[in-house]
Amino acid sequence: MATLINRIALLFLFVAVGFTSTVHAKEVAAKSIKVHKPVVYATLPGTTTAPVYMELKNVGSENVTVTRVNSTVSVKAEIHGHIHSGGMMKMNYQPKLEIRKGSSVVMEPGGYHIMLIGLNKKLVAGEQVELSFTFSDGSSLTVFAPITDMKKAMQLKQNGMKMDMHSGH
Ligand SMILES: [Cu+2]
Repeated sequence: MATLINRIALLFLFVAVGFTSTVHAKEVAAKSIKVHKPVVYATLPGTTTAPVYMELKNVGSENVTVTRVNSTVSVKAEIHGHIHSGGMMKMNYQPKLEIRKGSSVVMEPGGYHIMLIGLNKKLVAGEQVELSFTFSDGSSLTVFAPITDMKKAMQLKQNGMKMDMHSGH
């Protein structure tokens, strides 16, 4: 019943939008992107690079492209992917990252990540790293990634998996 009412409401909304605006307003890319579970692990003294993980979900109606990432704790922040070549897994720099409408890019160990290069400070658990994403339309999004102790993060992940199994769906 609720879904039927939602559908009818949605239908009215489309009709109303159709009447009120003939020109489709351009969406702001940054507003289409929702960031889930950003995380960066604490570093040891002298470490100069650190990967940042998160999920970037595009909830908008257009594809969105990330063209630049900056961080306040490093000289550079690059988007990296992974390629397999000659039995070795290598990281490769991605000058752009497209997040297609309705889908997500998951950044996780062994896959996409944002590599902080030239860290200007030690990353201490409990603090956070400020990142800024720039999109092809010039809009930008600020993301705060909590700095987490790697061992604790792994434990949390395992506990989360156990809970998922108990939920039954
Ligand atoms: Cu990397």
